[in-house]
Parts: sequence; structure tokens; C-alpha cells
Amino acid sequence: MNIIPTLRLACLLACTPLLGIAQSTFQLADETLPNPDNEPAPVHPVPHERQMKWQETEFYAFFHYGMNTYTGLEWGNGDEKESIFAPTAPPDPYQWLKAAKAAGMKGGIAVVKHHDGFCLWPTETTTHNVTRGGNAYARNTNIPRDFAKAARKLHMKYGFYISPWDRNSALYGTERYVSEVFLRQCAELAQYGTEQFEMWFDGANGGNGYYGGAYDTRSIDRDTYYDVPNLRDSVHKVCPDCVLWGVGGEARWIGNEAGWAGQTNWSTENRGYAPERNGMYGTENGWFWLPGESDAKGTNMGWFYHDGEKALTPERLFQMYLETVGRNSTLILNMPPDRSGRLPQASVDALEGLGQLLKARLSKDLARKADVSASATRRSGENRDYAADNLTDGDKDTYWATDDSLSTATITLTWKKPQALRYVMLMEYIRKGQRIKGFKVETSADGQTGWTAAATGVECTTVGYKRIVPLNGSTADSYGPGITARGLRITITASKACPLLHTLSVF
Ligand code: FUL
Repeated sequence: MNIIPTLRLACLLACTPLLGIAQSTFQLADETLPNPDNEPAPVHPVPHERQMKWQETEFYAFFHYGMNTYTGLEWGNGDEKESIFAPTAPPDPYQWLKAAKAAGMKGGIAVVKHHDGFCLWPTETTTHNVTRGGNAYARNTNIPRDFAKAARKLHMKYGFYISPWDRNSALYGTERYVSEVFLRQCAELAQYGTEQFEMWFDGANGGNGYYGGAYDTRSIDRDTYYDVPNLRDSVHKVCPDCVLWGVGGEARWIGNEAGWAGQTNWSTENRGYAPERNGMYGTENGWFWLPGESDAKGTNMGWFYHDGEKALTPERLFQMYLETVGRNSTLILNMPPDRSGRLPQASVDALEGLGQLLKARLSKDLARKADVSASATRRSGENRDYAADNLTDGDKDTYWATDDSLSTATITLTWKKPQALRYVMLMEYIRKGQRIKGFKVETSADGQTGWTAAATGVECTTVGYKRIVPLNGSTADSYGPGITARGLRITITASKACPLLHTLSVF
């Protein structure tokens, strides 16, 4: 099916622009409705189904590749000759994604146009693209096509970064840029696969540039210029699971680009929040479901490849994982392909090393063989129960809950033999809203007496989609000998409403 005309029409005719804004269903609980399963009422706002799928992607790669790879710049001015783009081998997105998969990632996002405006696919919207590149490899390059193909082959999710700011286009700053260039480019990209999981629109918008030879400074109002509600609605018509990041308003920038989220991290926000200040933490009683994504560099220089760069160590990347995915954020980790259009071997090795650490440290779930009990359990319904063993059944659709009257409770795990415990992982059933505000973790050598606080120094506040707590209290040096114990208990000390958890894992 040729979806471009549909999307273009949808974009250009501005149909139903307001529909795109509704991200969560706002509905008051009606206690007169039948509730045979005794399900807890949601605590609004709640995630849209598309945001749920996106959140479950958890950890994915970022690949900055393009004109800057060949100029050594981080932000090209837009006046770079197309012939400068000259890969020394055919760019190989399959190699990029395979390395990401070895790190345990579930997907990736490829930059296909950065601020310099050079397009890594044969677009009809500008001549500043690969078809005028410096050699045959350049002219055959089509990153969206090959990236999507590689992702399908590897069973990974994929999406694209397209810079709204375009320092090459003479039209930038006018309405024509939005309708004739930017929205059409998004439409062209949608054609490369309707199952995209995220489109990345960064926040750098406007400033000086080439602009078709004008060499001036152009500023726009990024809240209104790009016709975002219409864009979002139009993209969703063809890519229903595609979260529009950043300016798109469906997931938020964690805001430090250093690979950490706040220990207290709400997936809820208000309009007009300041990402640089609040991105790390969210807002407890925010009006919108706006979960955090942390973008971070996996190398020691820029987002793009630079000679002499080094990949971060697997240990450092593991710490980043704990401080992002382990704090209710997703992690998009950048590894830049070099001038051959491939990831340098050192980056491939670092990713593989990270994958090994994740497997060694966070895959053997000790909770599965523990006895699990709770101080309170919600009354069962006709087809659903809320028993504590739902926490350790490996099923994200079954959950433990208390009755509505409670907002505190204790869950206890006991083992027949002593275990070395290092990490606790909690996951809320966020389809019914993020609730937990405080909890504590304790261990007991015999599983019955002498309960001792663990993870002291960690702010045990929010949980959200996923929270991983290192029991020795340190994300930098989390894997020590562990705490030898036969018992572990979690006490939820504060929650917006009755707590709902679908998973409790211990490693
Ligand atoms: C920013 C851009 O300005 C950087 O060059 C990079 O692409 C980063 C991920 O987003 O907004």
C-alpha cells in the first residue's frame, strides 16, 4: 500500500487536529458499574496503549550517522557539499542493530536527518541527500530502508530521528518549510514501515545556518511552528504504535543527557514544565502521562563519530542502565558508526560486555523459587485474583493488590536455604496509574527475625514501570558479595491508592 498520499493528505488538510492531544482516557470511576472481577479503579492519568508498548521497549540504541561523520562536526551548518558524504564501505545497519541486540537492547533509532538537513534517504523534498553523495556507496545509501529491514530480521523495534530544525533549507522559518519539507519528510519516513515505535524530534530548534545561502539567523516558536497535533495525529494514522518523542508530547526528555533519571521519577507531567529542571523527576500529580526517556552517549566524545573516541566500559554502561531503566525511565544509548558506516569494534565489544553483565547480574530471578506472602491481599473477583504469588509468576498481566482501604502493606519472600541477594526489582501495574510513593527493603538471615534495613542511602520512593534497587546502596559499585539471607521483605509505606505490583524479582 502506498501510504504517503494518505499521510500527506492527513498532514496537509489538518484533519481532526485535536484528537492527537488525547493521550490518556480521563474518566471518573463510576461505582455503580458492575465490577465482577473486583478490579481496582484507575488512578489517572494512565498510559495510552502505545505508550505501554513503548515503555516495554525499555532499552534501545541510538545511532548518530550522517554528514557530520565525514566533517567531524557535531552540528553541521547546512552548507556542506553532498559529495563530502562518502562512506568507505556500504553502511551496515544490520551490524549496528546486531551489536545492540547483544547488549540486551530491544530496538534502535537511527538519525536519518540531523540539523544540517542532509537526508540519508533518496527524498523528494530536497536535493541535499544521499543521491548526490560522493561515491557509489553514498548514492546507494538508504538508511531508513536498510535499518527497518535489519530490525525486522533481528526481531527488534525501530524508529527514526528526524531533526525538525534544518539549517540547509532556504524555506526554514516559513510555513512552506513545515508543509512542503518537514511534514513530507515525516510522511516519507512512515513509508519505511508502519510498525515504528518512536519518532525522535529533538529540542534544538532555530538559530543561525546556511538556509539556502542566506546565512542568517532564524527563530521559530517550537510549540506552534511544526503543527505538532496534526503531525502526531497523522503519524498515528499510519504508524499506530509510534510514540512521538520530545516536541511530539508523548514521552519526555529526562534532560541531562548523562544517563541518569531521578530516584523519584513520576511518569506524569503538566504542560509547560521545564525539561532541564524537571525532566529527571516528573510531577507527582501531573495531568498527563508523559514518561521519561534518557538519551546518553556510550562513547567519550560526541553523538557523532570522532577519531580517537573510546567506548565507555561495560561497568559504566551497567551503572547507566541501573540509573535509567532501573529508575522508571527508558534508556536510548548512542553508539556512533564510523566513516565505513559500521560500528567500531571497540563499541561492539563494549555492547557485548554490557549484555554479559546484564545476563550475569539480572537474569536469574531468585524470587521464582521463594515462598511469597503479603500482609494483605485484595478480595478475588470472578475471573481474577490478586494473590501475592502473582508477583513471581512471570506474567505481567496478573498482579497483586490490596483492598481499596489500604495504601501500605508488606510482601515477604523466604527461601529454604540462604541466598546471596544483590538487587530487588519492582514493577507496578501502571495500566491503572503510577501509585507508589514510598517503600523500604529489609533482609533477614533466618527469614523470620532480625529484619535489617537494606539499600540504605537509596531513595526508595517511586516505583513506576520498573525500579531496580541495588541492595548495597550503590549503583556505581552494585555487584559485591551480596547480602546472605533467607528472607527479604518490601514494605510499601505510602501510595496514592491501593498498591498494585505485577512483578517482584530478586537477583
Ligand atoms: C540534541 C542534538 O542537538 C544533538 O546533536 C543530538 O542529536 C542529541 C541527541 O539531541 O538535541
